[in-house]
Amino acid sequence: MRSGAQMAADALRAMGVSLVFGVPGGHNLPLFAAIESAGIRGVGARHEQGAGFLAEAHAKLTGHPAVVITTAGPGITNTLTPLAQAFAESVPICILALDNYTSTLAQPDGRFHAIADLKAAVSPFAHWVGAPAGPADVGPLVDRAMRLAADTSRPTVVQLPSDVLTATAYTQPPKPVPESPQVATEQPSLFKALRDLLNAADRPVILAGAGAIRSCAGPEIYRLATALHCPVVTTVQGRGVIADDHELALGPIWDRFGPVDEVARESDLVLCLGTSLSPLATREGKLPLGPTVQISLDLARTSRLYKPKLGIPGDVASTLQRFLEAHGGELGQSRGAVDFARWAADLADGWRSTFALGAPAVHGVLQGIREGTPRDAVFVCDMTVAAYWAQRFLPIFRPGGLLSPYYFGTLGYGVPAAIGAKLAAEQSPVIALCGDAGFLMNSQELATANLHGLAVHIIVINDGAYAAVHADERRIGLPRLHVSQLVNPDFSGVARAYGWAHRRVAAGKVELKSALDEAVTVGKSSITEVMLTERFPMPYEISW
Ligand SMILES: Cc1ncc(C[n+]2csc(CCOP(=O)(O)OP(=O)(O)O)c2C)c(N)n1
Ligand SMILES: [Mg+2]
Repeated sequence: MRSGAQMAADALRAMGVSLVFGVPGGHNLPLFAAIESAGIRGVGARHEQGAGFLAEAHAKLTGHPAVVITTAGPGITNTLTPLAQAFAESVPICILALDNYTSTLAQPDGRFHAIADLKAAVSPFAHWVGAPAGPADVGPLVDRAMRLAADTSRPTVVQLPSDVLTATAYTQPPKPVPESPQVATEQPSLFKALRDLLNAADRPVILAGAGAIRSCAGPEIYRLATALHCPVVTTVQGRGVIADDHELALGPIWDRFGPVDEVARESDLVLCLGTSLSPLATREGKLPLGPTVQISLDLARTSRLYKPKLGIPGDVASTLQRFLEAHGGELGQSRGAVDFARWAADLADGWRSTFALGAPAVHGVLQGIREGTPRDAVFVCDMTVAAYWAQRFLPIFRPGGLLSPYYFGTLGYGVPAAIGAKLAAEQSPVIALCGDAGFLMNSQELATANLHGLAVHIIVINDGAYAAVHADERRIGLPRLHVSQLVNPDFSGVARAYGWAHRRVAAGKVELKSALDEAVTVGKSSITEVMLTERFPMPYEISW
């Protein structure tokens, strides 16, 4: 006989889960107890939004589903923002959401921690939501939720009435899951068609997105790009899949300010790898894309705006691996490949120069940040003006080297996501780029970093303002509103309160380089406060 909580823990252990995120509460304690007894570490955060973002960043870097355990009522409602973000950005997280006793769920009114319909509350943000009919269902449901999250790269939720966790049932121990659950398609005809399309193309280009990062497809993309001598563009979410200083890397020019239309018009085959060709990335489908090959876990979603010439369902890394094994030796460079790659690289360089000339102050800050940090650093963007530039222009040299709330646009992401990233990449420095408002929105998680002994580095751009909001006010002709005033605390005092190092610097290349160099070398958690005397422009404010 095993309790529902033990069965959930067994299922997680069989999936290879080593840590779970959450905030404890009366309802979820039996689950945390069973999980910790199973040798899985419970990573506590100070707010469920923080726990959710720790998990989201952890999953982005590892590519494996991260687990969040919420207590009933406010536990799950506090988690809706990271859940919605994970849904918007195709990140595999799995939430085990406690709820009240089964017998009370139909009449929640007036009961402690009750919400009328948990399933309805999470459904808009989840690929799948399950609920057990009894304790014997818990293990299979947790197992299913984890597999679906892995196979779709989207969040899943299991609603767990608390009586189901403590009740017991007879059960079979779950079977361990094989290493790679995402099986690439085996259809040889699709691979032959891909080979023929690639060999027939004169000016192919690779567009890699988040799915390429999540499946760790960097080595296969290098091989393919080199065999074809084909330039590689990434979306913001796909940054670092190949290093930005590789001769074939164009960076994230697939951006509304980038020279993407020229490249799209000139190319005769776009190989879309793990990107959903979203309305945001394609300007609602106005991007002039010619024929595409699309490789993605979710082709139905990917091909909504652009019907592919060839669609191959599957995880990018294993699909490319099998394709290259079968046909890698039959691929060759086209006659136009070298000229096309050079032409596209010049365009991308021109785009970067426009940035350097149009926004010199923020360019200097990004240069300082990059020069003060090693190649394997992971950067986490909050919603601050400097980060909008970093998403596009901070050179990134490793897969998952830049995490950002690019689609959902969540202020307050930077601090908790940096801590989750550090748990996934303990050997690498992790640096969050926050504004003064975004930093304070989740700064309570500095205590989480301390609790788990994790050193992270936070850059706080102190402009004393919601700069992006003021830009919007100017753009639409509003005065500065009362609601958009900001009064900051003394950030050196905040750092001191948590025992973190604090440096206050001017917004210059040399200052950032030396502050970060020192912070990373010392290795203690730090806040680098960057004092702005002049606001940074928004990307739409310079002429491209
Ligand atoms: C959860 C959430 N609330 C509000 C916003 C709207 N918003 C976007 S940017 C921004 C200003 C952020 O200020 P700060 O962090 O200081 O960065 P700055 O714009 O000054 O560089 C706000 C309020 C948002 N994106 N997300
Ligand atoms: Mg600000």
